[in-house]
Amino acid sequence: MIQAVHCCFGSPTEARHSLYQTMSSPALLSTDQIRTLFSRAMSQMYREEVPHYGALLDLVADINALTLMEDTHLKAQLARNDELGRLELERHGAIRLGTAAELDMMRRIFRVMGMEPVGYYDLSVAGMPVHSTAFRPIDDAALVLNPFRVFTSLLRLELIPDVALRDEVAAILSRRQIFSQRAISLAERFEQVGGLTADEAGEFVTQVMETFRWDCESTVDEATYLRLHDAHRLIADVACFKGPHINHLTPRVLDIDAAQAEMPRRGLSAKDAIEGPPRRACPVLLRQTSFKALKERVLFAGAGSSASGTHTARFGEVEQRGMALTQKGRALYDRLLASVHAQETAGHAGRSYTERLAEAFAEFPDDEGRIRAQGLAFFRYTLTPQGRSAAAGPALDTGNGTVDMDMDSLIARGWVQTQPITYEDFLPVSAAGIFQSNLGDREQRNYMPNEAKAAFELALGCPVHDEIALYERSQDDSIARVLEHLLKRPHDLTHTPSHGPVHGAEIGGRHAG
Ligand code: OOG
Ligand code: NI
Repeated sequence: MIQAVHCCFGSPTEARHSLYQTMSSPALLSTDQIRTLFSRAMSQMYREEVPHYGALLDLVADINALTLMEDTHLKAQLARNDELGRLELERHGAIRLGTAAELDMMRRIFRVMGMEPVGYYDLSVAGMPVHSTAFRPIDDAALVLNPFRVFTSLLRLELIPDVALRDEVAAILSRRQIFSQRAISLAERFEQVGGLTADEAGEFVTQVMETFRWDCESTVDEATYLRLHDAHRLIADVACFKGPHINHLTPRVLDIDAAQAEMPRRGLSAKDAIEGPPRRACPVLLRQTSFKALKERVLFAGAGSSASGTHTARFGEVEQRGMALTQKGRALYDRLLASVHAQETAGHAGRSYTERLAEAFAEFPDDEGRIRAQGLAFFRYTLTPQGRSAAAGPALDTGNGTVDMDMDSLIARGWVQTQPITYEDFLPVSAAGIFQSNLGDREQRNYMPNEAKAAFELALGCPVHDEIALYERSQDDSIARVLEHLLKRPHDLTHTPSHGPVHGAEIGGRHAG
């Protein structure tokens, strides 16, 4: 049932497994290792180029240390989820691409780093002529090592109403090559050999960094820039430069309200409200806030080439992550958030956005037991020490119903415990808010909701993973492992209906759905 979409072109040849290869050629790095080399290099580059980013990292480190000291429950939860180690590395960035060919090549580049496209985001609802996916690792083990993500948008020329301008943008974009020849050949080498050596990986990282780097030399003259900018700032940002400069790099903070309060004290002027759900005892999904980082100087092309101007390409952002919601939980979240946004247009008698948000979310249960009982979020099931001793004994006899293998019964027995699964993705409405606050409030355009997932996947060269299916798979795998230990036989839930009886034992417990 829950099968990951395996991204195109089959898996890389497993040449590394031949004995001859292992003995005669240098060892290959794992995709996880290459991802971490890259994310560290990106962070270093961004720190050098955007001074506020360094200030933000310091602030986040301080708040995380303090939060872990004060909130022992959170610390234990992160430890059980293996998330303490990854915190120091955890970042997401964002880029905006111009053409299908750029997106397709970018997918191959990210694949070298073990990152796959997850989810489809239609940002036309926010007046942005782009649609997007998030490249990230998808396996639990890879996420634990380093969940580096890049939110990747593709310009939608068909949403530019002016046909002449549309053609002009297409022509400008057709003239650029955002990847170096060496980056492309190293990606090809990865596809042929199944990995890169340390030397190749180092070179790959250096080459790919160039694609993400800000370059102040515009590829167009000032008049063209201004024309594109007038049509939409995003169009100018995508089309007037040599490549898709990374526009922010976001660390994960454990208490975003503390971060929001501390930012102005450190010279970072955060936007007014935190995007996403309100502060809760059990955080859900994603909360984010951003600040304007830099006004860049731009050198325009053209006669004399002395013209210069400014462009705001890069901003700063910080985020707090909570639990991944099921479809049911997400529907409830969307409904509550929409009700608050609907109030924006109606009068609201002096109450702040934060107050109205908290009020609306009173309807969303805020303890793990109720959230799980109502099937609103995904959980990972593991054996308690007591459960492990039971598993160390003889195989349990479930045939005559002596031990109920239902997850709820095992929890009641004290053998099984649960951990919420962390949300690893993005929120289109928040993304829209982030986009808008950085583009300036007067930039609102009203496109009709205009999903074009099939066209996006065609450009990408493969389908995107369904994020809900990925969370469900993690949950199911954890249940299968619990049962395997207790029953001492393999349970692959991906091949059994998750609600059906297995060998006389009912599995699944409160299943999200
Ligand atoms: C991407 C904005 C989306 C987020 O955190 O939701 C994003 C962009 O501005 O290109 O990064
Ligand atoms: Ni972001």
